[in-house]
Amino acid sequence: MKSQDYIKLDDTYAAHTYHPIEVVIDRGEGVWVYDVEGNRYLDCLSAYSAVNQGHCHPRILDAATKQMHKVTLTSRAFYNDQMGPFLKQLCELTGYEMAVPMNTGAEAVETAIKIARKWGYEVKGVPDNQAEIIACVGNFAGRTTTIISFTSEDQYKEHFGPLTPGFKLVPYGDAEALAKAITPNTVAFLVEPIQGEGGVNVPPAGYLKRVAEICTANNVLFMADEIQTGLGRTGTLLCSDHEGVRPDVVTLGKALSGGFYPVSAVLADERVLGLFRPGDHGSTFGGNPLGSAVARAALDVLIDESLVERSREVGEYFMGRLRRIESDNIKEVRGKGLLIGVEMTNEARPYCDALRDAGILCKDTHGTVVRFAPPLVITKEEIDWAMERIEPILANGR
Ligand code: IF1
Repeated sequence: MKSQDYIKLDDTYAAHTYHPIEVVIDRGEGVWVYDVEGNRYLDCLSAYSAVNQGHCHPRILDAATKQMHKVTLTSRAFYNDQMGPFLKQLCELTGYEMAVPMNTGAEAVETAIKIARKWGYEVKGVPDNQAEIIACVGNFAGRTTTIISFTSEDQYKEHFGPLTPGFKLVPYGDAEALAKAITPNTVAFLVEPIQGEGGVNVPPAGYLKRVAEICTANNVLFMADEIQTGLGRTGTLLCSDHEGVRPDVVTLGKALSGGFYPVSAVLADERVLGLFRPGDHGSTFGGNPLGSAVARAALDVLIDESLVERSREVGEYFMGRLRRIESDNIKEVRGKGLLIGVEMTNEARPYCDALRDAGILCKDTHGTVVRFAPPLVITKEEIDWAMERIEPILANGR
């Protein structure tokens, strides 16, 4: 079958929840992916930052294969020999006391919402069912009906009501707006340290530090959604590290498994996650031995291959080259590490289609932003290869 045959199958049998760039991938290795005709592309999306370690990383593949021959799923009705070592490694790496292992990013965010409310009622003393959580305009935290209840994107919530109450929005990057929005019933503030889908929005310097101070002063949990920005993507282990802040709660996902398997987690100290009692929460696959073994290897690769440092170094190089493109088509180049957005003065999709034809896969976001987020294993030479193609297309549109 040819690419068009696969595309036709998708169009026939898959609900049309996406408008994909027309390329049919059948193999991936490192920063490169190949279509069914054998054409090679540089992946500048990394499956929305889930493949920070590069496609099919051999060390993670080996860990997955070995575990698959042993046991893949036990449920949490019993213990297994992989989850504990995984969570110990994750907590020691990030400096938190406890974790809740889940599967998708949305499940991690839902878990964070539940524990923030529980903390509000049982510790802060908020009257039952009155808990409020503040989020930011332009947020993206997943697709469940509770999470879309606080989206500012009409399409994400239209005709999916009734929505979950207990959320309010404040402008992103405006710490004083947060201070004004807090009430005695506010239990948490949920924020992405850089908004991904919102258009790679980088908040003003000092914003995270200021919101952390405001949350502490008002006895509100500061919750950072690092599902896209975490695990080295922005040049630090967690994006919050850029400002030296330590959120009370952190959600992780995507690259936590290097793209091999859905693994997500919520991190916090015992004073928060210690509130969960047996039966309060759970998940069939959460903390399963296969996902845990994969995540252990994914974290090993991140550290052993210094991918956080590489993201910062190569990201600065990439950003510098993008910023030197002289063209009226480009409004702004922004981001941190290897999470980069190039805001165009017009629609971004045509540039993405032209980049695909030149052998580079990226995705438009928020209409006018071309997002570049290659795997963190990318080299400066590969950036140079990419820039030979990116420059004429962004500068001249073709
Ligand atoms: C789609 C992008 C969107 C996330 C943050 C939680 C989740 C995500 C900061 C939920 C997921 C994915 C979902 C995918 C497109 C992609 C995405 F920003 F990464 F590009 F939409 F915003 N928090 N982001 O970015 O994690 O449940 O998907 O594992 O839904 O179209 P998930």
